[in-house]
Amino acid sequence: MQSIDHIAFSYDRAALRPRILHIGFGAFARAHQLVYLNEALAKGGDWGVVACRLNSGQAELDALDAADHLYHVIEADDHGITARQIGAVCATLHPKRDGTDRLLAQIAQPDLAIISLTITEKGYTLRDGHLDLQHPGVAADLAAPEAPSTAIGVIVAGLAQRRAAGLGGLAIMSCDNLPHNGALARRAVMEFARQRDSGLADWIDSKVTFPSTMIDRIVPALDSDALDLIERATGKRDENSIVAEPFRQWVIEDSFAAGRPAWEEAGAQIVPDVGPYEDMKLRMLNGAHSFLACLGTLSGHRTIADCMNDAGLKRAARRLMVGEQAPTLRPVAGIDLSGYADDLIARFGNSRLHHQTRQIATDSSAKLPQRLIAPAAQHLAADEGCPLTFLGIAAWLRHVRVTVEAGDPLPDPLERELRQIVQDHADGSEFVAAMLALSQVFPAELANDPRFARPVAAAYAVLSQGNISNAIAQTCE
Ligand code: CS2
Repeated sequence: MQSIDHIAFSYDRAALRPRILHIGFGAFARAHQLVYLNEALAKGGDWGVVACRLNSGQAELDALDAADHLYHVIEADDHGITARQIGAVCATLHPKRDGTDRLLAQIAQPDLAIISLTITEKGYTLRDGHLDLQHPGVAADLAAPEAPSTAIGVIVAGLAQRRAAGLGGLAIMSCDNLPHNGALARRAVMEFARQRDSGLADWIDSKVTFPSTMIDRIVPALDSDALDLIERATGKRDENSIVAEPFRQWVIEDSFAAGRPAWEEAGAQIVPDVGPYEDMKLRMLNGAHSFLACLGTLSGHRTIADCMNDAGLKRAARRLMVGEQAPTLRPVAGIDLSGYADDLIARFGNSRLHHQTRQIATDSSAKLPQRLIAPAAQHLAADEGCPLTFLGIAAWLRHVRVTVEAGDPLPDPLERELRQIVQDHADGSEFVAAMLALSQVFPAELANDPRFARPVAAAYAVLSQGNISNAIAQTCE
């Protein structure tokens, strides 16, 4: 049996102060941002984290409290296993347990310097790049701004208290898989604040910074296999701990109004422009992930590692990355994209992770626009085809149809609309046309372009015949 390396945290926890509020403290934050912070703290600093969830997750935070906020990140692949103990969380907060007032007061604490976010794509409550005023949560928060429930409403209400207390600004750091995530976070916050009070909006504009980041580490949701490994590594079946791949990357724009931890001490890259890194990772890694998730579920593959054992799908994923995604990217200093693709294929093949295709297919309507649809638009603008990208998009449409018809759950911000489309439209070209008319997902110009609509409908027709390997092989010919 493989030996396991143990690394305990090595700093004085009593010296930590609550200086970072992390909203959306789930598996990814535990295994990514907290690992960087843990290592940076070993070199000094007082940056403690208040771990916050807004909706679900109260029981998880209670469990973390009961463990004195200590947990492990088990980094595992076919070469080795390392168990890292994390000590940087100093408190937890859930508005349903502790009251929204405490959360807002936390934002108005003089010590607080950073609000970091892993709230997923839909958490920004944007539509077409602007705050979605029709979103029920946004509308409710604008009607009662002192009792907000959305992340953006909470941030603005907290900043209003900060301003009223005569305090300085801070940084709001998005760690979600969105292009220009800092600019999008800023847009959502500013547009919300402007609706409330233009003086507050001006204050935020001059005092608060919104650094963009590129974050990367594959962290599947906890399952019983992961718990087995955690038990082997720590002696406890500890649901506070998490299993992740050994690889991690964090590229950060250095724009922090009230200072930041020395994350570079832990290997983070601090750069003036994160854009090229974000696009590369979002399209090559996340684009390939969504492609594999949709084609994988249709093929009956449970995990991404299973997809990598399917030679046709593996070849198609690499071809998508190198042949269709890489040509849409700006160069990134020091990175050879074909080597990057090879590394991704190796990471996807990690048999210690059971990263479920269904988990990645979650929220696809909010993921595909930046992962597959924007690259398709870029190819068409250059008058080029992109058959695998079209196939990936068609696979999502098929995944929706098959999932709804089977009566299975379809976790997605557009779930209601998607179910309605399946119900109202006969399978085939009528269904495809109705899906492409979803303006939240497909820009009208693209949906109406026969160079897009036709190949997507054709790929859908081939996938509907049920032989997914054939459809993939035909596209790769
Ligand atoms: C995945 C990401 O679930 C998904 O949508 O594509 O969580 C992916 O694993 C991470 O972005 C990797 O950094």
